[in-house]
Amino acid sequence: MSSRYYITTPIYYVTDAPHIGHLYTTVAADIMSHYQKMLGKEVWFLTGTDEHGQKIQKKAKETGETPQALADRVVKKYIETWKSYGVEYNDFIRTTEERHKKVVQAYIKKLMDSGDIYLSSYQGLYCIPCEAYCTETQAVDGKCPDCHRSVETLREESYFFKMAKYVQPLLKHIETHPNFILPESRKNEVLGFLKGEVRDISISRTTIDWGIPMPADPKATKSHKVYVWFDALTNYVSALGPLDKDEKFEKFWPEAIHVVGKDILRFHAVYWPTFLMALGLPLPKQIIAHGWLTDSNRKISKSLGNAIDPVALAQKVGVDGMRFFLFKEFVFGLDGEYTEAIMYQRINADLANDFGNCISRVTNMIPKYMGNDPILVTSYLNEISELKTLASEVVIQAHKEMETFSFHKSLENIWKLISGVNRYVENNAPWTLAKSSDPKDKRKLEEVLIHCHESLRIASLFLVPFIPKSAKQALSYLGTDSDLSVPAPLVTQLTWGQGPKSITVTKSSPLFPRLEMPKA
Ligand code: ME8
Repeated sequence: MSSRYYITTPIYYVTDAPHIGHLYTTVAADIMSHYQKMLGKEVWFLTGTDEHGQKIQKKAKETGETPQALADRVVKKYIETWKSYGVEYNDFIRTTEERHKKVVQAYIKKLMDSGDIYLSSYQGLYCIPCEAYCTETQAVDGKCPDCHRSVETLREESYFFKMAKYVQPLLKHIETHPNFILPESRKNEVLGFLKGEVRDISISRTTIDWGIPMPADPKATKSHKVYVWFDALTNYVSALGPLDKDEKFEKFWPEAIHVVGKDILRFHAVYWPTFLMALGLPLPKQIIAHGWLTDSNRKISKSLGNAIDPVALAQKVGVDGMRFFLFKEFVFGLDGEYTEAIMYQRINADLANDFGNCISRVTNMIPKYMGNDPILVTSYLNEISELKTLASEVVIQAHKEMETFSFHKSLENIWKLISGVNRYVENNAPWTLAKSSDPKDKRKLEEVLIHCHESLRIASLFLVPFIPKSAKQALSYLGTDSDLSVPAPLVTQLTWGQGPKSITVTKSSPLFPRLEMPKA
């Protein structure tokens, strides 16, 4: 297994501020990045913004700004939103940056020289919101097959990329790398597309000004700009350094994992790999496509006008409330219907009731029944209990689910442990044991409390990538947060008995106050 990990989000259009859908992808990548660091890996996490193309040009016209001014204004909202959600990326790339433009132009030039990009002309149906052509058969009733909005007829002199040439090599790659596209259902969509009629694609535009210029060419009669998807996809490599010779490229590119929404899977799983093959570069390791958050079964989106502001949501239910809700409630590969009622219910039930109450119960009972001095835990933890068995089982399972980005299943396992602690407390009634004068009962009381404590330590540690602030607070109440700042792998500490040997538990305040859903 490699000791490095490179994870990316899509680079988002700067037509408007981010919404809950963008948050979903970015936090998913952040959770994974955090988690991989806990496993001891050297992680590189990239996000950014897609700032060229017709969409941006059109929007800038509407707002009366230059495209650059629009990008400069909106990019701040992305950066602020990610900051407010505690997203810890290593790099943020903007496609208007020089470091990116240089790489795009060099790649286009390389493909023109090799003959994989050639000049011709094109007439076709074009979807502006998706920035993509489609065929007559795909455009049922003149609507885009992906977003179902009207397509327009465009005719232009164009450069083409020989995509058809790379279909067979790509099919072979997918066949020999079964985890290249996940989940399986999405992989089948890609295979279906590749087994159909795949044509060379138009790789330049003459109808826009706002884009990276194609290299000078005496054969061209018009001024061409690079197709925005070629421009955008290249960010994953251009951010690693100039012209794939950089040390960062060598280190991280072979480990690349692209997290994307299903709407842009084809660009990542077909276009991008064929571009890379033509460039003679290795393919990314994996492409993970998640489903959409929907509102009344319609995709939540800026252009459909049903976008929900993540910053406003965090003010209502907290950053960790949101981070948790998105990944406990929804199955990562599938669509999920977002409603405020479900959000409040989920946060109250799982965080305020189950986790929050459990932490509060245990951290109040320990000082009450065992005093405020440091407690040596090893001898208690060597004893057998149902919690000890349960903790080992759920941690193994929770790790396994993380391998395939099954966040909700991973969290379900951690919740089995938390519910197990609540049950264990009820069944063993520490308050009754505390009344007994029998020394055996005293030992049993302490053992019960320390086993609850150990289970919560493990659960909280596993939750750090998901709800960093609250999980760290929980660990601090449990008196076991001292090692969090140590850069060493935390994974060993997820094993029973591998936490600090001595603990000092402090009486806690509620981690998650119960939320009242505002009346409509
Ligand atoms: O497509 N549910 O940018 P974009 C879940 N610039 N995720 C959602 C979502 C929803 N309702 N809505 C958006 C672009 N997303 C291109 C990408 S990459 C080289 C170029 C997320 O601003 C999801 O990740 O339209 C989706 O793929 C992405 O935002 C689209 O963002």
